[in-house]
Amino acid sequence: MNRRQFVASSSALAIGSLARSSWSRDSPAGAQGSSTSSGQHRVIIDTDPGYDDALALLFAMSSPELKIEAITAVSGNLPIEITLANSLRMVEIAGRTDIPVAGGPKTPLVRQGIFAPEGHGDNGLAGAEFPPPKVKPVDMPAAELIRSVVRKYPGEVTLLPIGPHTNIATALLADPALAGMIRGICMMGGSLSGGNITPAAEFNIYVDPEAARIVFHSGIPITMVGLDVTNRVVLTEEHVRTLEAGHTPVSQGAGKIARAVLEYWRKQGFVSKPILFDEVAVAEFLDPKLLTLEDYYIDVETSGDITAGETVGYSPIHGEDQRWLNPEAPRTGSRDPAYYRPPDIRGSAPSIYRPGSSSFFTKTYKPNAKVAVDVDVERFFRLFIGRLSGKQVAIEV
Ligand SMILES: [Ca+2]
Repeated sequence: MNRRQFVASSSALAIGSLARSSWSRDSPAGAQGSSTSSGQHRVIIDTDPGYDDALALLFAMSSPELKIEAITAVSGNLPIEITLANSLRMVEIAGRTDIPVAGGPKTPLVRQGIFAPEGHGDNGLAGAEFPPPKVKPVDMPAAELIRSVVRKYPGEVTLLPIGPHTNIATALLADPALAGMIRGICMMGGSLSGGNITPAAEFNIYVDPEAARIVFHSGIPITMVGLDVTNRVVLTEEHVRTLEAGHTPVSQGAGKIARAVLEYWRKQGFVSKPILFDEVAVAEFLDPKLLTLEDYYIDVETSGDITAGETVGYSPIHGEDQRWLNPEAPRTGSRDPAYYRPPDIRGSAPSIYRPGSSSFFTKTYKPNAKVAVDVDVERFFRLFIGRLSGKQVAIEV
């Protein structure tokens, strides 16, 4: 598909999705309301392991709330051959070879692949060695597996994309009715406060901006867990020791990967300890109280040379007016800190309109995502490290 075909096909998809009315501001893609009679939530994890994907997969497979219907590998942190093999390794470590695993294409929709061995090592696991997987992927492309699972359980399946969106966009393009059958999407991806692969773009979106744009225009209820929160969730020596002290295969495997990446990032000279990106999206789906979410209209830059992959957000409550702590206070024109709240997440462009008062803004930029703007880091680690280290940790009320 070339750029022109992409524009045509994504426009058709957007028009198709307008007919749907399932999007509601009050229905985030979280795990409220189970989708199976056993109380579990049907999910598909789309992933590019990647040390953080690997730990996120082990975390998800250690979470009894999830009925993982499929794991689909995508090219991203490393080429598809490596991300697929690592996905298979994780289901073996977790003893979950019952979960079907499929691989996606070698390249994004219209661009060449971009990889991130500088953060993940050449094997995606920061050099932590595991045997070649014995279990095989299913004999169908990732996008086909996504379609077949969603069509088997219409309205029940939530997608957890923690890599680029190539597989999901491919499924939506092949089957435009699919969007109306997907319960929600809870993704790790994007940022409203600068990128990590370029100044503008977060890696997952940068790799395949055209695919991400299709996803954000799909009408599917989206929760976006981006760098705004994940950059605050970092792995420490204490976490690694707790994992290493666990006696289960998952704890030992997670400890080995965590130890390797802690050492790898130190050798790379990174100023931060390893960031846990994908784990936060999985945790958000499990624990609706973990993150603070705000409504945004999100679009993805697909044509800029230096801004490709940027997630551009418009918030109905973060307009210039809403930065004032007391909207009724007199406006002197100064930014008196007693009244003015400098946004730590970039607000929307100053406007002559009060947010919500202009039908132009409310119709043009109708929120299509709930974006994570704050995270309870300690609450996250109690769940994440607790479950990976083999403890029966319940979701805190
Ligand atoms: Ca990932």
